[in-house]
Amino acid sequence: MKIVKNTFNKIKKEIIKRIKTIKRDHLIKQYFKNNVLFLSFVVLMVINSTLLRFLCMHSIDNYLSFKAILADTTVVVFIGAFGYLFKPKNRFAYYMAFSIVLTAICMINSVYYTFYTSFASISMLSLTQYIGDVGDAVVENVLQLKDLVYLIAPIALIIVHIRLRKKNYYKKIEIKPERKKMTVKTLSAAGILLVLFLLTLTSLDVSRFFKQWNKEYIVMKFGIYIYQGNDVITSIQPKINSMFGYDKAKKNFNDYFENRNKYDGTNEYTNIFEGKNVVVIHGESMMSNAIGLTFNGQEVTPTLNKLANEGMYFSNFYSQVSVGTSSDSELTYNTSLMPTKSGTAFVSYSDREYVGIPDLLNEKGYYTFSMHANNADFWNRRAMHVNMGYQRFYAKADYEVSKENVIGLGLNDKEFFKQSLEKIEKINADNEKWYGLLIMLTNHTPFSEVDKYGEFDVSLKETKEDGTEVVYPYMEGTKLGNYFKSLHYADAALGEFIEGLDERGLLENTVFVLYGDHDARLPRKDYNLLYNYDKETNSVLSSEDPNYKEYDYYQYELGRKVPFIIWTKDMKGTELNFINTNAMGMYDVVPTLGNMLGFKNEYALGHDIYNIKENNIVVFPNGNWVNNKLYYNSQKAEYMPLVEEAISEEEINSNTEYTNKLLDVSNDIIVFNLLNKDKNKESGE
Ligand code: GP9
Ligand code: MN
Repeated sequence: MKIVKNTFNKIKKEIIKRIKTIKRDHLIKQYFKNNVLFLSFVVLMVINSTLLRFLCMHSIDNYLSFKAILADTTVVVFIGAFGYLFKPKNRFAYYMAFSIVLTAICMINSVYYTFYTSFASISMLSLTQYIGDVGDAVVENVLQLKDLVYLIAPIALIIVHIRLRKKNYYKKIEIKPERKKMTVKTLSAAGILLVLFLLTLTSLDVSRFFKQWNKEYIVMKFGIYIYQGNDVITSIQPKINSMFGYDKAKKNFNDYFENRNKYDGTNEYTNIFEGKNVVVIHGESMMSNAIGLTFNGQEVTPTLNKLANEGMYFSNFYSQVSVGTSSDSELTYNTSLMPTKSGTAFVSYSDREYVGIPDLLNEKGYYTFSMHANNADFWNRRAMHVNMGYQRFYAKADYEVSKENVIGLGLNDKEFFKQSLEKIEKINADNEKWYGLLIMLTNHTPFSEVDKYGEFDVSLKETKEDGTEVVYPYMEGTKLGNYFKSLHYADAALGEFIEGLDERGLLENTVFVLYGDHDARLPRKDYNLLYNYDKETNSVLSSEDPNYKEYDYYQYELGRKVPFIIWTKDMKGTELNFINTNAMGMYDVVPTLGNMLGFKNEYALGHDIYNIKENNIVVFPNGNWVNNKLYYNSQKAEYMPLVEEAISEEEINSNTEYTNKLLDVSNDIIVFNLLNKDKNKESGE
């Protein structure tokens, strides 16, 4: 009896299960049947965006990026949800309108990518004055088949619509007017997709999304639709920021430049390099603490050491970057302005007027150019370099880049310099005097491609009395250790470049300038190990040890110094060959170098170090400042003295006030476009 009962129960369960599945299958079928138009819209638009990644970025993980597909689907489902608010017969118009917009996004980006290996930005619309050939480029390219393929999606949608209409489909589904309910349900589905998408994101994804300049990366992780939406918002934000407060900003600006102590005037270095050619090296992540450093008798940076020993070396020099890192240092180096308080000047404010070193040298008859073998749109350099006055920006497309000669972000420095030399030789032949900025790339975080940097030991080797060698790991395997290996490579590349210039006779009439763009953002604990190594335990000395010197917050901040060197071939042993130890910031380069080369930027925020000397203050974007006497931490309102003498509170307060004012004026100059001559004319000045 029991057996019969059990069997009966089993059969009953099975039947219920089957009915449920049939019902579910039926429901799914029903759903598909009733929502053909919405589903077609979603599928077609996701195919389009996937196609864009495929045709642009080519690699499998790019176009089949799970994150991007999920992101695109979320956006399209979200847009599609509102289609349900319309009566079925009107829905097609809604989906068609959006499919045209989304298809246009794909097409425009497809055309743009062909030319610039990057994705389009609406902020570029206001930049057409700088990139005159965009228009021609688009016209010439418009008929490429791959740019038209996206049109298949809206055409397919039209076909779907015609077929549905023939089948009287819209009338059939009209019977169930549950429009609001469907909208809410579909929006909820979009919400679930969004949560799933957000869960897949890493902190790197999020930070890159907000910085917005690494466009390929954002499209790869967030899809083209979110990229474009974010682009619209970040492009509009600066406009909103500048809508209110112009008059106040202009008044503060006038007061500032009228009342400040300019430390103007000539000095013994005025015009010493007038008319000479200039090569400027932007040394990626080059830091001063490596200068003179050796491991087992081997110099980490023999080339930098040579330049520092033979030229004018500013050993107390700071970069003043904010989130715009490389681009911020290029901004401050070229214009003597500070990075903006929000966004980055290069990306968010590229349509403002800037007075760059090349602008001023162009007026003096120089041919000016910049070179960087990375994608021209990185940090929006394509627009900003032209804006700052560079007559030609040589970027990735001007270099031969192959798999073999890439390290890290792109073309390795040795190859970059080699190929640049050929270009400079030609420039030199064609121009009476020239000025060129070369931006290095290989020595870039995370310094992990150690096998490509060549041999450089960062261990500690000791020879014992019996002649045997003991090797202690020391910095091997640490990030700082890998940084030294990478820097050693970059330094060697620089050495080859200088040799190459010399061989071509290009050093005879040339001033060689080098700045480190910012510190390498290395862990404090690695410095603690570098300066407190205990070989017995292969770790940091105990803090009780009399030789232990903790590398604290202030040591770390002071250790972020970068080299600034002015060198010529014949400087060694002359009165120009010395070390200047006054605190100096990137914003002091324009006035200092300008005095030597014979140009002047009236709105430079820094000073000629040979006029301001020991009175100089270096301000940082976070409100910290440093001078010869102390390092001030604005977050904690405390400081670390650098000299024995007593420092009055009054002096500290006045320097802090100076810092805040300078940061405000700098930000206003950029946000309110205060250097724009046309705007000033309009307001009657
Ligand atoms: C990008 C390179 C590095 O082209 O200059 O930029 P960073 O990450 O240092 O700002
Ligand atoms: Mn950099």
